[in-house]
Amino acid sequence: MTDPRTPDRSAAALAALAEQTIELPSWAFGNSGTRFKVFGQPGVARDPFEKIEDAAQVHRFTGAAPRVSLHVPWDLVDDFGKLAAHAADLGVSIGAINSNLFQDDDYRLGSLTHPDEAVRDKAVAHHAQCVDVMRATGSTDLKLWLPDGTNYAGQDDLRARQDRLADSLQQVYALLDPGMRLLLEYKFYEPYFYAMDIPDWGTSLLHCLALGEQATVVLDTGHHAPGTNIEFIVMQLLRVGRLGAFDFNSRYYGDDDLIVGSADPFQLFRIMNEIVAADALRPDSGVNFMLDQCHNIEPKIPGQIRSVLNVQEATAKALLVDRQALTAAQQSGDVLAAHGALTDAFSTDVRPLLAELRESKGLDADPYAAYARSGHAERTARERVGGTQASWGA
Ligand code: LRH
Ligand code: MN
Repeated sequence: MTDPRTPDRSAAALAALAEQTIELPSWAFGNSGTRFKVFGQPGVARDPFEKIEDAAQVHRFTGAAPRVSLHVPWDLVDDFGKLAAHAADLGVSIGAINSNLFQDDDYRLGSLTHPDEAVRDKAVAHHAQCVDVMRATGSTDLKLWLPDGTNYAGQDDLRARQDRLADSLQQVYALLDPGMRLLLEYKFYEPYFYAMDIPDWGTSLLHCLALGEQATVVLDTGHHAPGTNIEFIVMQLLRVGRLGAFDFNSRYYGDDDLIVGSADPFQLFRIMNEIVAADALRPDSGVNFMLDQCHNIEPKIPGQIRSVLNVQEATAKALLVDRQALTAAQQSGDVLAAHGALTDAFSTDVRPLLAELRESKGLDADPYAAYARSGHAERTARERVGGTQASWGA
């Protein structure tokens, strides 16, 4: 039941959507919250094995979430080979390995930027541990969000911190095996409030260019100043071949880590429009589409399913843009026709197309409702008693 008005675009969209994959964050299946409260929920995963079981539920119903990214040390286990085998048994694989430089007392004044070489060495050594986990799980992406920063002007020498950072990153980069990538994530504020040492895409890119081809930028959609034109950054990073990954989520004010597309679906569409325009949706484009979210008050598996559906919907709309009409209008300076080419696609109800995609994969047309009917939530709430629910452990 492809759209009779755009038979070719619908067919091409279906083909592209069939290959789209979204990587899920293990920490979305543990408890999370704000500095005020971390809420528990019945049946929440208690260890990395259960987190992967929950992530596999999202893939089972959406058919588009075959990888789970892990966070070290939150997901430390005795045998990562066993964890990877467990994932494979459930039809998923281990994705990016995230380092953690934001929960250690030694890193109060910095980690890879710290004035004390011993502290920097410790932070570099943590990445050697992460690379060992990558070797044990078959992961190829080392994801490094640098939480370092300062709170007061003059607290430290901004340039000296950059020089120390460059040296530390070189040491981390040298740990990578061929075929591995370093994904360098920026954030404009929090946990520090005067200056973050990698506050923006430009700073991350500068360090990546200095490191080498295996270093790329992570764009977390919650890590920009309000009003930032994020799709412009997407376009520019694609243009120089250094967009390694997204951390998708939504926000109203800060790094809210809400369900992607829930706050501003048109922004998510504009981002995916730049991806499609640059033909970067292909599995071999080198862009890892990941979620980075926390379901503080809502059920976690349905929250992740809703998130995958939101990315698929934004992608489907971007794939339905009449690019011939768009280019013609842009070339002829027809401002409203050009804008209209995007808003027409954005206003298209793509749910029938996505239902067709899922049925073509033998999946239920409505993954959200299908999961609710599965009884999995009730079963885990019944069975997962005792033990300690997983969380950020801050
Ligand atoms: C930092 C961040 C980073 C993860 C963390 C869970 O705000 O976006 O990507 O390590 O969230
Ligand atoms: Mn992130």
